This record gives sequence, structure tokens and C-alpha cells, in this order.
Amino acid sequence: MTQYGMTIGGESVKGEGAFDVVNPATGQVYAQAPDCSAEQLDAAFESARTAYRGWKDDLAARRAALHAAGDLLMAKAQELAPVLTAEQGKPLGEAAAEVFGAGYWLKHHADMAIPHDVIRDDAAARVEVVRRPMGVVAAITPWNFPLMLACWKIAPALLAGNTMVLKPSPYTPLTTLAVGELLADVLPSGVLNVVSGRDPLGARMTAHPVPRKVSFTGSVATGKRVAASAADDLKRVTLELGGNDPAIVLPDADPAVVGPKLFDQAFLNNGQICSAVKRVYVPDNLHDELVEAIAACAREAKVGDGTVEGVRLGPLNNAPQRDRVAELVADALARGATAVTGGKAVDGPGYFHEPTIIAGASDGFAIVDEEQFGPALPIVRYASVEEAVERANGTHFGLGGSVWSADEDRAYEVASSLECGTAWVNTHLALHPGQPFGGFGWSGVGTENGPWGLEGFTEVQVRHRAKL
Ligand code: TXE
Repeated sequence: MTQYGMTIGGESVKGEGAFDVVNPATGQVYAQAPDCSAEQLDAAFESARTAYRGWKDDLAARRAALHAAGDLLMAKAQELAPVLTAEQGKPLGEAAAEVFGAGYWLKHHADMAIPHDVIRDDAAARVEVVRRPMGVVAAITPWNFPLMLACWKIAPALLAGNTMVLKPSPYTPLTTLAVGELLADVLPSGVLNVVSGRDPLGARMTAHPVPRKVSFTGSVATGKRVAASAADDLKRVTLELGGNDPAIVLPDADPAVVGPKLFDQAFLNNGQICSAVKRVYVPDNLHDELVEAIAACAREAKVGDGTVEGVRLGPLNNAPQRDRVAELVADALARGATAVTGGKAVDGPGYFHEPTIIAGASDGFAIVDEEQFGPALPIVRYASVEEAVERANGTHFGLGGSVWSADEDRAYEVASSLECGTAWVNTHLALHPGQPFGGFGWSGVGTENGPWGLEGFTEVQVRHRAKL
């Protein structure tokens, strides 16, 4: 297995130490990643600070570089897919789609307008509002979509004129390290530095004096620590944290149509998506039919090593996550819910869990109230739509939500009362680089993607000229 270096100042750099990387399909250590020392982290931030001076002033060069970076990722999608599958677990086709999609994200942003408004222009004054870059960004990413979520940060940050030090999760460092090395060919040295290490490296980044902005995707608990650390010197933060997205099915929906879609949008990436469907609210009249429609999909889904042809669901990414899902399922079953399919982790090497559909759970069960982040979906009965909306809104989370109905306008009306960053109708998980993505409550602070996400990597400057 190729050993990837960190990218610091345009050079590939070995760590002063190393840490193990496990293949979640086998549970075996199969590679090592560099462990960034304090001096190396300083060097990465210093090179980002130096590169910022030239990078911030040439928008045309930034657009061209982002296009080149996007083209390169798209061209390397098949080559990088096995690297991603080995460390993350997802099937090869989904891994290739992630790399390709990450390239697409870069290219979409390459052409995005940077807002520049003239808010007054009269005999007395001309007043413009411009967006200036912030400087160096510290970016920290999780293990579910290591490359896609990195590009959600790289694309707008670099377009706006910032430079970056990026740290992937210690569970999935390799694809991001590989991409750091690849992009060194198309980005000026120091513009994108990639470092790797265990969790304390993240804390050292957020406390470091050089970055002016921290862009973080991960858990709620760590997000709160990141915010507290950034507050010390008033770094700006964007936090994209977990979700517990409800899907409310209205009484007129067709279970045969809605069931397979809900399965897809709950189980993609084995449920390890912040804005996947995490709980389904269903009226009595549809309950049994909908449960069966979703369960039929779960029974059909082939579980296994993501490198094997035909596998739909790979392993969970890591042992703690597999254990957490198994505990939430066991807790629901112990409290009287039923596993219509699945119901437990799979024995043996690798972090597999049976695709599990839970009936008979309700609010107050941990698997309904908390984020399971795995292949287990509770289907909860409701008596009235008003009550379903209240229960859907009744958690600390507020990332996404969806409403499903044969009457699109009625569904839209119900969706409008969801308290979350994205309210979908008859779909879920529909994302686009031009569409903002963010959460209410504990699901996050700030927004990613689209012009709104770009603004998060800028400071507003007013330029006011008085006319003499
Ligand atoms: O996340 P962490 P974990 C949720 C999901 C999952 C749970 C735990 O529910 O069960 O989070 O996953 C870095 N300062 N999501 O423990 O710890 C860490 O090295 C700065 C939802 O893996 O939040 C990694 O790079 N950084 C989520 C990143 O933070 C720190 C996707 C995320 O790790 C740090 C993943 C610190 N003190 C999990 N400690 C989503 N929003 O999609 C760790 N890190």
C-alpha cells in the first residue's frame, strides 16, 4: 500500500511519527498515516500565511486553479476510489462518485460570483460592500465523506482568497492525504496544506494563533469544543454537526412509491450521513404497508466488503460507531420495539451491522431522540399531522426534514413548519453546490455551499467614498 505524505508548503512531508489505519471491512490495520508534530503544524500554518499574500490578489488565477483541481479529481475518481473504500468502507462505485462529486464541487465554485454590492451612488457618496478573504482557514473533517466534505470547505475558502490547513479524521486520512499530494501540482505551494494526526491535532489547530477561521464538520460534542476554543481569539467558525432528520409521511402517500425512496435516503453510505433520514413518522393507515415496503428493501440490500461486486451496504466506518448503533438497537428492542429486519451487529471481522428496520419505537427511545448514524431506522406511528410536526421538531437537532404526500402543495405547507435548515418535499438528501446547507439548533452554526457558504469565508468591508 502506498504511503502518503502530508502536504506542507507544496512538499510531501513524512510525519515525525505515524498512526495505524484500519480497513473497516476486515478490522485489520493495513496502512499507516503521518502523525503531524507541533513544529510541522506551525510550518503548515506558516506556509499558508505566506501563500495568502499572493493568492488573495488574483481572482482569475484562483478560478483557473480550482478548475484544474476539479478536473484532476474527476480524472482520478477511479484511481482514488479503492483508497477511499479501503479506509472508509463504502462500495467502490460510491467511492468513485464521491471523488468525482468532490471535483464537481470545486469546478462549480470556480465560476461562482463573489458578491460586490453598490448600495449608494449619488452626488454625495459612493458606498460599496465588498467581501474580503479572512486569511488562513483551519478545516477539520469527519470520516463519513472525507473528500466531499473537504471540498465543501476547500472550494469556497480558496475561491474567496483564503489559504488552508486541512486535517482529515484519523479514521480516514489517506484519501485526503493523496489528494493533497495531487493538488500540489495545480495549486501554488502553501495554498492547501494537508496534515494528519489523532484527535488532539484538531484541538491544536483550533487553538493555533494563525488561522482566522475554523470550518468544522463532525459531532455535536466536538463542535462545542471547537467553538469554545475558537472563541478565545474570536476566530470565525462554521460548524456542520449532526442531524436527526425526520421524514413525515402523510396519510395519502403511496407506500410502494415512498418506501424504497425512504430506504435509499436513510441507508445511503450505510446511514452515515448527517442529513440522512433518521426517523420516519407514519400514520396508522399506512403503517404496516410502509414498514413492509422499507423492510423489503433492507432484506434485498447486500451487505459486505465494499470492493465486492453487488455490495450495497459496506461496514460501519469504525468499531465505536458499530457498537453505538448496536447499543441503540438493543435498547429499543429491550424496551419493546420490534426488529422487522436485522437487529444486531454481524459477528466476525469487520464492523458490519445488519440493515435494521425498527417498528414500535417512539419518542423517548434513544434511537428516535438521538442520532444513530448507521443502518438502523425507526418507524414511528403518529395520530395527527400536527402532532407529527411537533415531535419532528422536538429534538435539539435541526439539519433537515422531509414530508411525503401525493399532494405536493399540502406536503409543502407541512414542510414549511419544520424547524430545520433544509425542508424537502417528496425527497430527502437532495444537495447541490449552489444550494445552502446548514442546521438549526445543535446541528450547526453557519452555512456551507452556494453564495451563502462563500460568504462564510469572507469578511464584509464597506468602501465609502465621499464625493468632494
Ligand atoms: O466525530 P468527531 P467522531 C457524528 C456521528 C458519530 C459521532 C462521533 O453521530 O457517531 O459524530 O464521530 C476532529 N478539536 N458525526 O467521534 O470527534 C477529529 O479528529 C478539534 C456526524 O469521529 O467530531 C475529526 O477530524 N477537532 C458528522 C473531526 O474532529 C477535533 C460526521 C470529527 O470527529 C477534536 C461524523 C477537538 N477537540 C460524525 N476532537 C456529520 N456532521 O456528518 C476530534 N476532532
